[in-house]
Formats: sequence, structure tokens, C-alpha cells
Amino acid sequence: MNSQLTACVTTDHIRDLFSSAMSAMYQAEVPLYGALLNLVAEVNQATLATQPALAEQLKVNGELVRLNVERHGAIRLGTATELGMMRRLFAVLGMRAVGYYDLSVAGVPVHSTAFRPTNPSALARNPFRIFTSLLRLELIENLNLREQAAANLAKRTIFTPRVVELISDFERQGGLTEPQAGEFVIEALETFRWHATATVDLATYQALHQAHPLIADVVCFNGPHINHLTPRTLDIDEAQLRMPQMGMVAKALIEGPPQRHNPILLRQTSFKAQVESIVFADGQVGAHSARFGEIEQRGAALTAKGRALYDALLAKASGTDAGLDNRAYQRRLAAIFSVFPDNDTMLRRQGLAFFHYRLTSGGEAARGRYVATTLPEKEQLLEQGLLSAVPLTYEDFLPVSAAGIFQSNLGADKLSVPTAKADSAQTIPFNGQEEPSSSQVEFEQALGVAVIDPFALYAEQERQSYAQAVQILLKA
Ligand code: OOG
Ligand code: NI
Repeated sequence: MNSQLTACVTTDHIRDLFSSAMSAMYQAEVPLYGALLNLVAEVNQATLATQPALAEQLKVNGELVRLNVERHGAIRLGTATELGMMRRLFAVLGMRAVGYYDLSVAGVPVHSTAFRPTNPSALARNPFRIFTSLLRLELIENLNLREQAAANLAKRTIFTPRVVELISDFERQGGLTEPQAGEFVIEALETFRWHATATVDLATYQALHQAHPLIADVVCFNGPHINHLTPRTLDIDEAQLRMPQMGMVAKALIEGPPQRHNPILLRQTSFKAQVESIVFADGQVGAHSARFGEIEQRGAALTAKGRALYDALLAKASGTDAGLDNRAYQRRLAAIFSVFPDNDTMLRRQGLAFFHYRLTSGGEAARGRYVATTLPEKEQLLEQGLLSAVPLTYEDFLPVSAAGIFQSNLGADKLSVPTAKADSAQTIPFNGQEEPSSSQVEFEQALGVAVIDPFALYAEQERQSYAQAVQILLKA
């Protein structure tokens, strides 16, 4: 047996170490994030106490244990080379690129993917996700500025030499040993650290900021500082209400679907980015804001059919939010979404959401009772109480929500500048059966691999859970 291999720790373990080191670093850098963690922990405890059905669902889905470590973050990269290397770095953490999000359609000059674990046991251990955006310099209209930005990005190295070596070790050995993993976490964290000094002079920063604040954020610093970390709350409306009491300037409206009895997809809100003092390359002192806090509430993963309905209803609601507070907006949204079944059985029968199937205790007792020809249909097994179906949790992101989060942290007035090319004017980012757009092809070239289709992941998880349950009912 290969002693090198047996000494390797799992990528789940390294991801766990990394996500808690990242969280500790961000708490030290942005104390309000620590306050947000406390707020969410309190709200979650209260919610679990008052909603036993939710507590039970989280328990059977194995999500109760992961709740305290569950968070996502975001970074913005400048070049194709950086994205390619970042893909290799995240592989060490057992995270792969899932989904493609074109945010240029919403006036944000980036396209993105989410690095995350993909298999159920890895998700159960720690579902750490990083929403990773690549700047699209071609959307800067001023040619001089575009060249200046490209030249500045070409000069920087955002990975330490040691982390690059360790990534190569990982690839060669098929894993890292415990000491290597510890070193990897320390070295990898360097890439995500905040820089209080800029690599350009104040005038250049201002010109880039004028073109788009996001361009300045990516181009003027020596690394893609982590710009937020997001704990998962079980009651986002309550958490949103309590944010101002903790001194946070909360975003006015919660992004995503409305409040429902049976949550779907993802609802998010944030507190505004803080203004931070920066020393520029010419010695001048100025300010930059990038780092914020965010919370999210996750619900059922929708099928392509469910997602199409969600997108259509959201489009109906768009533009109707002017001047509304969150409560009024939620009422309006809920009215528009009243045609979206708020009941797990209907979601399942209409093929709108993905489910995890398990045998009930009655099902366990019926072990080996059937042969293939006598096995009842899925609906019958459910009706007879032999089988149960629980919605799969959505593990991904939403492009319209992401654009809203970007905008609330950048100043909405600055966002009309770059617009998308015609070919990327799609509303659904996940291409499923469709041909990928040319911008997605470019993104994947930079990444070095094709992104994984999230719908395929949920569908496979559903299929496997059912096959496994039914297998037990069949005579061996
Ligand atoms: C990412 C904004 C999007 C989310 O959760 O959808 C986001 C960024 O600001 O870099 O965080
Ligand atoms: Ni986020």
C-alpha cells in the first residue's frame, strides 16, 4: 500500500479547517460579521424551538449539524490565469465550479460561478461555497483605461509561491498530509486577506472607480480580498428586522422569493459595505468600500420547470418595489407568487422541486417484500406510508439576487455604464440543454474546465435516493 496515500487527510477535512480559519480572519477584520454570526445563531435557536417540523426536516436531511459551520463568501478575480489557479486551489478543498452566472445583463461587469462541494456527504460535513466572479475588462468602454487596468492586473501575483507548490503536491499525491494541510490553509488564506494599501495612485483609482466601482475594487489591490461571509439563517425576515438593532445598515429589501410556508431556493439580505481607509501608491490617503455582511435562508431546490416559473414570476414583480419597505414588498411578491404551490406534495407532483426519498419505519419493516413486478409505483409507496419525500436544499445562487447584492454595495447610481453584449441576454444562467453562450465558453476556457450543471446534481441525488430506498423493498 502507498504510505503517502494513507497519510493523506480528506478534502472535507481541509475545507473544514479552511472555512473556520477564513471565518476567524473575517471576524477579526470586520467585527460586525461576528455580531451577525451571533444574531443568526440566536434567531436559529428560537426558530428551531418554535418550528419543530422544520427542525425535524433539517435533522433527517443531515443539515442540523452543518448549520453552525454553514456559510458562503465571495471574491472577484481579475484575469483568466487567476481563475484557472483558483479552480486548482479550491479543488484541494473539495470544491468544484458549479453553475454559470452572467451578471453583465444586470449592469455588473462580471460573470461568475460558485465553487462548492458536490456530493451529499461532503455537503453534509461543510457546504462552504465561494461565489467567484471574473471581471470582464472588455466591458470598460474607455480603451486607455482598459489597457491600464489590464497592465496592472498582469503585474500582480495573488498566490504565494508556497501555496502553488502545495497545490502541485496535492495534484501529484492525490491529497495532502495533515502538516501539509495546515500549511496550505495558512498560505491559501493570504490570497483572501484585506489590503489597506493600493497598487495604484489615487488618480488612477478614481478614474477606474468612475468607470465602475467594481473595476477599481478588482484592479487596484494586490489580491481578491474576501468581500463577505454569509451565515445561513432559518428566519431571514426576523433576522432582517433585528439587524438595525445591532448597528447594521440593512439592505431595504430581501432578495429572492417571498416568505412562504415551504421555502424555495434562496432568500438573501446584506448590510452595507463599510468605508475603509486606503493608502495609495503615491502616498495619498483615501477610502474604498468593498466588505459587507450578508445572511441567507435556503429552501427547496427547484427543477428546471420550477425555476422557469420562479423566473417568470420574479420578472413580473420587477420594478414594482420602488419606495416599498420589506414588509410591503413581501406582501406584493407573495401575491404575485400565489400561483406557485406552497405545499411539498404539490411541488413534487407538479415536478417543480427535487426531493430526497427515504423509507419510513413502515418501509423498513417491509424490507424484501416485493419483486420488480409487484413493486408499487412511487405515489403508492408514498400513500401507503412506506416512503417519505423531503425537499432537497438549494445549494446554489440566483443571478438576479446576486446582482441586487452587488448593487446595494456599490451605489446603484454607478451601475448603468457597462452593458451586456446581445448574445448573453439570457435570464436563466444554467444552460441545461441549451448551448452555452459565448461568454460562458470564454469563462470555461479561463477556468480550464466546464462548469457543472447544478440541475444535473440535484436530479442525480434524487434518483439515487429513490433507487436506494426501493432496493431495500425488493427481495434480495
Ligand atoms: C458577490 C455578490 C453576490 C450572493 O450571495 O449572491 C453574492 C460579490 O459582491 O462579489 O454574494
Ligand atoms: Ni453572498
